[in-house]
Amino acid sequence: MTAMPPLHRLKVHEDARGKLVAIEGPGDIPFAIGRVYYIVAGDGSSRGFHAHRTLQQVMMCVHGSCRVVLDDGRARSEYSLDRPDEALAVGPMTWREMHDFSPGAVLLVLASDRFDEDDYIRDYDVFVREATGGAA
Ligand code: T46
Repeated sequence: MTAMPPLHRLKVHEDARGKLVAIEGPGDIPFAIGRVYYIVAGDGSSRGFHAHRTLQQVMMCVHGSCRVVLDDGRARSEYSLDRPDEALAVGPMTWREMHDFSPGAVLLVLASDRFDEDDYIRDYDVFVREATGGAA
């Protein structure tokens, strides 16, 4: 993924009618958008617990809030997504966990590619080995 702060603000077009946020890729995000999906919070469970080998993503909580943990195999960072104009970029080989969804929260995700289960690493030990070249 090209250089971009993991958490960045999107431009908001606001007037008396409300707010409109547009995202164009590549440009506003560092890849051409290959897929869009969204998660609607259910019973308060955590989600994620995997990494992608090649997929790039940008995610934003367009309604409500959640907490996202990102882990590169050596260090963890936490982000609170609680604004519809705040986007979190998640590059390849990054373990992600989503926790503490507020009731009915909607997490919108823009992805660089179509769904491919083979791109997932769902075992944390395998992820750390691959991410650190066996050094961790
Ligand atoms: C990610 C986080 C933020 C599909 O069939 N197509 C899709 O595009 C996606 C994303 C999922 N699925 C199927 C695969 C599973 O049978 O939907 C089911 C639930 O997926 P998963 O358990 O991977 O959902 P999360 O919320 O744990 O993770 C998802 C994305 O999979 C992942 O890429 O980064 O959201």
